[in-house]
Amino acid sequence: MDWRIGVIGTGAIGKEHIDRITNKLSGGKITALTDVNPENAKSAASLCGARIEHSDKDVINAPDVDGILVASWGSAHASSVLAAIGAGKPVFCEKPLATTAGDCKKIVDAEMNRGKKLVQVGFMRRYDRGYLQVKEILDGGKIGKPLMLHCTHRNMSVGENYTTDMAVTDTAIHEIDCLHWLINEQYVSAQVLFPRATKYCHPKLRDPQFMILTTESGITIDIEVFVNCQFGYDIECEVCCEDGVVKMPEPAFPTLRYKAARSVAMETDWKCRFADAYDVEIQDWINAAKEGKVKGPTAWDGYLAAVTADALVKAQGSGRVEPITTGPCPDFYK
Ligand code: NAI
Ligand code: ISE
Repeated sequence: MDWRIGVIGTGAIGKEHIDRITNKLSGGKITALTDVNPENAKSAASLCGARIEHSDKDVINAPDVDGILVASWGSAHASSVLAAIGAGKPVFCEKPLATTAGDCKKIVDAEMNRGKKLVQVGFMRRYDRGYLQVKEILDGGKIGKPLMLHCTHRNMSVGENYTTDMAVTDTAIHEIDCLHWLINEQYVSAQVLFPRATKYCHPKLRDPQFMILTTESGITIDIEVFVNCQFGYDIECEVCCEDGVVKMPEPAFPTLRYKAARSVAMETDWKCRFADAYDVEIQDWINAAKEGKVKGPTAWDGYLAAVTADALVKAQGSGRVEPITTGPCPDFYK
């Protein structure tokens, strides 16, 4: 029997997930959904035939909903996730788990008090084939210990409502989660430099940004976040180790020879760039939930990311190197 899913937030990624659950993946079915924007709810309902509910709590408490998928704006995540934990239902929450470390901690505490893992956070890069290939090489140890990571996160453009801190909380949050998982180390400090601003950013946004994280053993990580780069969606990750360097593969496109030029296309947005990773991530969530388990990135991972994001946002303002203190991982999440 299909596992019955209720969706909260049916905008860009909400609709993407509804489409993949309805038309690509197996074992799940959307039975109810809600959105504060009725037009979005209506168009999402027409994709999957689900019932439209009035509020997130109505979705969460519906008897024909076994699990919840939260894809609303970040600021609305905490309240829906806490309500899902209260109802004892598994919940997949898009990143960020919550917009403050304090709210993430409330979710961690609620889940531990409930005594059962229920929360998976949408850090889908852990499911991406390229990152997994890099991780396998690093964990294999043949190129020695990591010393430096060079990463880029470039979006073609962003809207007027995208603010300087969102370069951390909305964009680099993916690297924040995925890089410490890649190298099995926690961060200890954060710094942000602002190069010359591009002419394409609106006056209130500082873009690009250069973020530097250091880890317990002194690995130095630089992340270029450039959200108005104009030319494509460009995610890179190179790890320089003692005995070699590993670079994440680029998505495959044919090389075109045409009019005295050689060119290779590239992705233009996250929907296509990480389509396979989202598929594996959501299928994994459904499969595990059907067995009564949650296997993916946890609420603790969401909390660690939020603490690091807080330090980077502080560093944006202070111009200094800011410490990152997370405390030990509770046994519940080990
Ligand atoms: P969006 O603005 O396209 O969609 C969000 C939807 O949530 C809107 O339809 C809005 O009306 C609805 N909404 C907001 N508050 C609500 C509430 N309290 N109850 C019900 N509906 C509510 O935004 P988008 O791009 O779909 O992002 C949604 C979330 O997914 C964000 O947290 C974002 O960071 C994350 N995201 C993750 C990506 C990834 O790569 N994993 C990619 C894009 C977004
Ligand atoms: C968006 O919310 C995402 O999560 C995308 O993966 C990221 O590339 C983009 O910068 C964010 O705005």
